Amino acid sequence: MTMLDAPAPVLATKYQQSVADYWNKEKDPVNLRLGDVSGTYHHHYGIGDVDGSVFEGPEATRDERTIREMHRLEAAQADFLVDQLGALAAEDRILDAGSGRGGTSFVANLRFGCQVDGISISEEQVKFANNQARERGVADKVAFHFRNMLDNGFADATFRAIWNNESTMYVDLHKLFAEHARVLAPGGRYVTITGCYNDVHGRQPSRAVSQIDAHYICDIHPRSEYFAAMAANNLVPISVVDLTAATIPYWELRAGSSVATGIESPFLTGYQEGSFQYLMIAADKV
Ligand code: GPP
Ligand code: MG
Repeated sequence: MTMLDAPAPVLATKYQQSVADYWNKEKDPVNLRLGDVSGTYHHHYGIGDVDGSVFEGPEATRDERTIREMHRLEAAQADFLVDQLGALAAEDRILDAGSGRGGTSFVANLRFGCQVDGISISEEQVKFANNQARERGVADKVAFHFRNMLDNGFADATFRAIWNNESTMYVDLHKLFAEHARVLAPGGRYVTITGCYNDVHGRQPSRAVSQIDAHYICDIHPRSEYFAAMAANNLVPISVVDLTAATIPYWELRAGSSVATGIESPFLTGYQEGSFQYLMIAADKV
């Protein structure tokens, strides 16, 4: 094999290597204890009102009730994302870009019965999620790959739907949507849930947004960038939902929980001051 034939490395930059290092090491109770509740491990936040019964009942079991409730709100977020994928048939193929420990992929497979591919630049996450697929008995239908979402390796027009559940802030949106548009079938659906900063307050991110970037080693985009990059890549938005108000109760609950990580205050400040927004965008490939 000559140098020209060598496949591109999955981790193409020092930045991508440092993001992979973060997720390869990550074993935070805020994700693992919540995942243990049902066996579905999510890497995104929650939406919906907190059930007040969490604060009633014996003090000794309050922590456990809080963990279960945070997990319920994260599951509601995944259900809401999957609701936006449109009517899919069991023979359709779908792609989870930035698939973490596999949570949203398993939710989508249960909903539609179709073949799901998940991709991540963390080999540990890929291993964890493939183990989950085997334990759940769906390894023939749900498979995770160590691949880069900017160069995903799938053939053109492979997928009926693609989503990013809180993973677009690690990549250039123009490159990402060009690659998504390549592997989406005509008329295919793209969905993202993301945190973005609010252009209305200026062209630079606020302090709260900068603190979130530093915490996760990410680069949160302005809201405008999503629509510019979609328009440039034949992705036509069909639905946009501002989920900011719906996610604040999750962050308030998390801030007072035993699994708080310290990033709760920047999220709450950003959302409450309006500099940061939690958004769902669905688009069709034309
Ligand atoms: C949540 O993952 C998502 C990210 C880290 C990407 C950043 C998201 C934004 C909306 C800015 P997680 O569930 O692993 O995070 P945590 O460990 O804090 O729960
Ligand atoms: Mg989490």
